[in-house]
Amino acid sequence: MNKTLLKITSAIGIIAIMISCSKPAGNSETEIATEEEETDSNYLSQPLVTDNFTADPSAHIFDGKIYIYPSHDIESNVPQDDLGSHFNMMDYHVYSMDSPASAVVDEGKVLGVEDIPWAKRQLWAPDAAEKDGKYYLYFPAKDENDIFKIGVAEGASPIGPFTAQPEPIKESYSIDPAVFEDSDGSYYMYFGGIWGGQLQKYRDNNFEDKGPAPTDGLPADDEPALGPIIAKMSDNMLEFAETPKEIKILDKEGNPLLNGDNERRFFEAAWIHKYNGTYYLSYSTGDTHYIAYATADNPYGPFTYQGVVLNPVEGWTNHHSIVEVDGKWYIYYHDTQLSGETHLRNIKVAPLTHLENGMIQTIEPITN
Ligand code: FUB
Repeated sequence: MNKTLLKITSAIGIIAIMISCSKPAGNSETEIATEEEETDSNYLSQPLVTDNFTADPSAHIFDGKIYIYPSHDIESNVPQDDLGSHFNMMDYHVYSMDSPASAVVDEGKVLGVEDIPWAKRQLWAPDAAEKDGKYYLYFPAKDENDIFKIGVAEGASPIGPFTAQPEPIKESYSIDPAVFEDSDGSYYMYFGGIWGGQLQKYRDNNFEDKGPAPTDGLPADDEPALGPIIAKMSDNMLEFAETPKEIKILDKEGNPLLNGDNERRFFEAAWIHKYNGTYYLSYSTGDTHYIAYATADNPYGPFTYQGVVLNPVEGWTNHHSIVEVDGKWYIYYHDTQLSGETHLRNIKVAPLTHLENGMIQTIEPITN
């Protein structure tokens, strides 16, 4: 649905006013929650989009407007497993908002798996970046060998259309790209995710498949956990300008977080923002469902674990982005309020507070 006003929302923790209650596309069997449930005041925020299932929202300000690049969840009846096979997404839509409390506009489908020569399936969490008036959509997808790679598609506007490069980004692997523009004009991609995201199949950028189970290839519980991967982007934004490096996340004593430290270690969904000169790396802890964060004085780290940005949401996955809008900070995230199904999510937005001591105030997505 292109340029359709989906709803006017009070999205910042107040009850939503629903204009559109149409059934999400590709979801013949899932019942949409009743209006009473949708406006349940136990939720901090209400769904921003109600006629598509949306997840993994990457929000940016481009040309003074908020653009959201989410996954487009669908029901494809692939059985649920620990590799995330049920997240079988086929395309991307872009959404825009004039402010975090304003109407959400569906700018339409901007890229489909059929438009990506190397991709076979599973278009997972995307991100976007702008440089010199051009826009870049970054996305993970499985190739013909069922290996996740990261692709890029170029467009002349934030809402596409985007044209995919014929091959994935060289030396890319795993999932969840997040592209950060630093204050000096450098761009960095952060990426990676364990279990279904396949990061555990790599060491020093080399593929070393240790088996099909989601935990095959992970370090032992008393060994350092795997960290997200960083690579500086080339001037043309289409390739890495350097060999990707693993980011270390340390505890306050300077020791690496261990693989068995499931409540704090990196799982997937890295995001970076900079506040008062400090780099904040936030990420999902996966099986413990937190959005945690760690800080550093440079984009490569090492980062020091600080705490929790967002407590577990309804649903298994937790994935977010953090964006500054007119001097205030917001978190875009998702839960499963509309469907109650792990793989059919809906995006939301809530305020985020940086405390005077540099910490982030933990957000509770469900009250009571
Ligand atoms: O949407 C598919 C996957 O679920 C994402 O790539 C992960 O971050 C998790 O949200």
